[in-house]
Amino acid sequence: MTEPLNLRALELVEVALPLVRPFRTSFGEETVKRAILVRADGGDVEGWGECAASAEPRYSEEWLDGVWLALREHLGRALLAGGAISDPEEVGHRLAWVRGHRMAKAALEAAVADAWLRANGLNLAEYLGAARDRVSCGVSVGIAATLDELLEEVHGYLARGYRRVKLKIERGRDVEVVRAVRAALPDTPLSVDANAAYSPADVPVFEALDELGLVMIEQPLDHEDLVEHARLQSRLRTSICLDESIRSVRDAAAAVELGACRIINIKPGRVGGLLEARRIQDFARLQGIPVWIGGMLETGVGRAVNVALAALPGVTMPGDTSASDRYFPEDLTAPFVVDPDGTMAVPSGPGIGATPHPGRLERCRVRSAGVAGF
Ligand code: OSB
Ligand code: MG
Repeated sequence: MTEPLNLRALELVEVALPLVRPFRTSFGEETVKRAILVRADGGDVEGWGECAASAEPRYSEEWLDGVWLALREHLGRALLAGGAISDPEEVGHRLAWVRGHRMAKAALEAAVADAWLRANGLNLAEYLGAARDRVSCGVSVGIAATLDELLEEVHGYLARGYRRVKLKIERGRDVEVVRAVRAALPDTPLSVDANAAYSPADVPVFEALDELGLVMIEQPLDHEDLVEHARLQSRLRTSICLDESIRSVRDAAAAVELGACRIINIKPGRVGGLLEARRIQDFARLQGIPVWIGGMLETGVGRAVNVALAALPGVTMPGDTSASDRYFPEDLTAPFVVDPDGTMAVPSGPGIGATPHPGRLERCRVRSAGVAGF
């Protein structure tokens, strides 16, 4: 039997952490990681969750200031209104009346799950049904100014053991760059991520990439266009992996049925929470669809959840779960480390197995606010 969580209050904390190097995608460049953290106050225990939303609504329609309001005005209050929380599943039920706002919901669910698990002396990965205590790590590499810089960065990651390298591409910086990296690294598992930057008229770009032995091509087309992804997939040998297009297990089922992808990138924020993420993993396992856990440049708070999900049995490919030092000079939590064999330990402590260091949290804090119940 598990104890319910007596959720007393919620606190929102916005943090800003400098990145070790700018992260450039087809959306633009980030030099600082801004994130909203949620602290769930359960009296004797507290829990932390991180919201994946970025400063601007480019990757998703959610963005940081919008999330702040959604949490304060609707989601936080709705969660607090229902009394003690019997288990993490209940968060989704209480918030179901709010349409969308998946990243905001996911942050609340993670904070509550962390507090509830701690109150019950349980660990997240175990609670979810983890199949392993170490996970396989890949790395997502931003668009670089020159090929030499890109190759130097990639070589650095390979020397640290990363098992798969994902190159961000955009129009005009695609086939030539990837061909050159492939020539330099004939045996490295390589993939590309277009972040929805292309249109069906760009088939020749993908036909050229199809010759380069990539593990996958991630989100080539518009996030709302499963049919065009299916058409493109039918013309390529390389597997398409969907990221932005998959917001729920329903989307995953539709994409698979249409043949819009052969691989799925699961991010708990994008799909509305870690439990929906697990449902997608369950679905994929039953269907024999390979999946992996993506990332949103999370601090250790969000990374802990990603790494726990990566330990689930249906997750069969290395994820974008890289080490803390790939992102930040100093993480908010104890650092996540990738061993020379390209694996990372799954946190095994109570809750998500990570907590923000109070001093670092204070140094990174931009603003905070409480959420009162109804
Ligand atoms: O498309 O996977 C993506 C980061 C921010 C937004 C979208 C994406 C990414 C990454 C980085 O690729 C993954 C990571 O290292 O966290
Ligand atoms: Mg992606």
